Amino acid sequence: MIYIVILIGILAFWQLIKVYEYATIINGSEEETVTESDTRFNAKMMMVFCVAFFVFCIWNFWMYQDSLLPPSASEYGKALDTLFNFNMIIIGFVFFIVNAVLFYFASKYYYRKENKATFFAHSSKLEMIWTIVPAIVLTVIIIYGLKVWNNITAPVNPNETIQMELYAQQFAWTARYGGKDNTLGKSNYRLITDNNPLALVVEDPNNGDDKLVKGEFHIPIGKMVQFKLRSRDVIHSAFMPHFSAQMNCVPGMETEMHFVPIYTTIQMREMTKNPKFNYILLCNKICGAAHYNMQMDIIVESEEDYNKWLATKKTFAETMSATPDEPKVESVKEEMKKYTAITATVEEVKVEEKK
Ligand SMILES: [Cu+2]
Repeated sequence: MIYIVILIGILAFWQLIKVYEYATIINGSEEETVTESDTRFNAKMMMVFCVAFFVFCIWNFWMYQDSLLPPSASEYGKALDTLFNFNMIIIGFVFFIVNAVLFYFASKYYYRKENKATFFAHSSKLEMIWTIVPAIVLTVIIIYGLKVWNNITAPVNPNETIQMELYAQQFAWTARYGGKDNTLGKSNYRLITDNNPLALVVEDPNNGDDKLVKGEFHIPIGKMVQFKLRSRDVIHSAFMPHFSAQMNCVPGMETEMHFVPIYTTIQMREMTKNPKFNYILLCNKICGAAHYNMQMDIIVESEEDYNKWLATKKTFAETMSATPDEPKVESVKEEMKKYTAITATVEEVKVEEKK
C-alpha cells in the first residue's frame, strides 16, 4: 500500500514538472527555459553538495565507530582486521578522488551559450592508464587476501590444539569437548535419542570421556582451539564475531575451523569498558522460526580456570549410565510436542503483530 502511494506521488510530481515545462514553452521560446544564471547556480550547488556529502560521510564514520566490533580477540582476527583496513584505505582514497573530480567537472563545465564541446573519440594512453592501474591494485589486494586466508585455513596439528565440536540443531548449540584423550569419538545420525542428542557411538572408546555442554562454553587463552562442526537438520553457521571466525554447519558432513583466543573475557570487559561484555557464538544462517535464539556464551579464561570448569562437567559415559535411553518412539513424540509448541508461539506472535 505504502509503495503504491509513493509511486502515485512520484507520478503526480512528474506530471507537475511537465505542466511547468509546457507553460514556459507557451510563454516564451524554448531556449529561454534554461538560462545561464540557472546553470551557474546549479554549478555552485554541485560543489556545495559535494562538500556536504563528504562531511556527511566522515561524520557517519566518526559517529558510528562505537557500533563496530572491538579489536579482534584472536590472532587470525588481527590479520583479518589489517587486511580489512588496507582495503578500506584504498576504497576510501578512490571514493574521495572519484567523487571530488565528478562534482568538480560537473561544476566547472556548466552550460554556457558560446561554449562548444571538444570532439574527443579515443586516447590509447588514457585507456592504458585506467586499465593497468586498477589491474595492479586488484592483483595486490587479491594476493594479499589469499595469503591471509591460506594462513588462517592452513591445517594444524590436532595434538597441539584443544579438540572441540559445535553441534547445531534447530534451535540450539551443543559444545562437545574431546575429554581426557582430547579426541572426539565417532557419531552416527541414526543413534539420535533424547539422552544421546549428538548421536555418539557408545561403543567408541573415544566417546566415553567426551563432555557435552549447553548454554555456555569455556576456552583457555593462548591455546589453539580446533572446532569440528556438524548439523542435525538444516544448514546453520557458527559465527563468533569477536574472534572473526565463521563456518557453515552442513548436514551430512563435517566442517572445521580453528583460532587462538588472545584476550580473556575479563580483559575484553576492561577494553570495551563494558562490565557485561560476553563473547558469543551465534547462528548466522536464517535456519527457521527461532533462529535468533541460537546463541551460546563463550568464556575465555586462564588455562587453570578452564580446567577447573571442565572438571565439573559430566562425561558422556556418566550421563548415559545415569539415564538410560528411552525407546525411540517416545523421543519422536517429544520432538513433535516441541515443534507444535514452537509453531504455536510463532502463530501467537503473528496474531499479536496483527493486533
Ligand atoms: Cu541456525
